[in-house]
Amino acid sequence: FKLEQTLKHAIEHDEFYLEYQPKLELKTETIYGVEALVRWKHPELGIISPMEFIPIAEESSLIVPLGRWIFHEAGKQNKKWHDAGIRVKMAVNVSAKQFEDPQFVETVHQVLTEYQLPPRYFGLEITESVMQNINQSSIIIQDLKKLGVKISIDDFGTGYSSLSVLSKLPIDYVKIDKSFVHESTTNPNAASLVKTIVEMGKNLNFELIAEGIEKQEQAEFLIQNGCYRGQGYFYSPPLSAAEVEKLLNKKQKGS
Ligand code: G
Ligand code: G
Ligand code: NA
Ligand code: MN
Repeated sequence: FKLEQTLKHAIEHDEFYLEYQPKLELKTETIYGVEALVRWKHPELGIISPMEFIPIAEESSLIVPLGRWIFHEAGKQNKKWHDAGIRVKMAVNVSAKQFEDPQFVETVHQVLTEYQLPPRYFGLEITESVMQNINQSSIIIQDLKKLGVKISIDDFGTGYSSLSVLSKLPIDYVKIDKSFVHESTTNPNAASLVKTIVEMGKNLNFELIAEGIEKQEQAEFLIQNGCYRGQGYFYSPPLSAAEVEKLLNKKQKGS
């Protein structure tokens, strides 16, 4: 089958849904936010991984309408939580074509107004590779910052332009790539790298989030070295909204 055709059909037939991976304060293991991750449930093929369909959606530009749907869905869910008294930060991934869409900033603005979200509770996760053209990216990022949303650099350390991106853009958070986190307790080079990124964060005034934490000792290493936020299978995989809500309620009741 042609995945592109199928993808188009899927957008029109509501076959997508979002999961949310909890982000925690590592010392207290308190959930303060979630990362929205899109899933595709095809009626016959079953669940298709975003690793398969996001690149195709990118190539065909279908990521633009799909991305809009993702932003609206994440915004709607966050409003539900806020209305229920659950204050949790929502972060959404942004790919290159979405970022380059001339209407992108307007889409983010629409989501904030339509769901009456406090913008500091809404964040965008953008990889370095998305921001190839630093001057153009800088303008878009500044416009997004004017809306009050938070900007994270995703998969930090895997791109080529790391340092220049960090010094030239008004970034709020840097997400340490999971490959470094995984090796941080076994490979001294990965450990040094993590320490260097944390040190840079202190100097350049951005906060750090570690991704892909799978083991207690990785969390301990991160805390010892000044990275106090993270996510990963050690704490929780991506979950449905209902499952996240259960976790949040459990925490609040202190059990
Ligand atoms: O959640 P999972 O590990 O299966 O995601 C695989 C890849 O797909 C990751 O690189 C992730 O960033 C990307 N991805 C997941 N959800 C979204 C989304 O909503 N938008 C974009 N642009 N990429 C996503
Ligand atoms: O590219 P991005 O960082 O957005 O990718 C996020 C993806 O990483 C999510 O799709 C999620 O399924 C996956 N992920 C989340 N936690 C872990 C983890 O602890 N280990 C690994 N290997 N992947 C994870
Ligand atoms: Na991400
Ligand atoms: Mn990432």
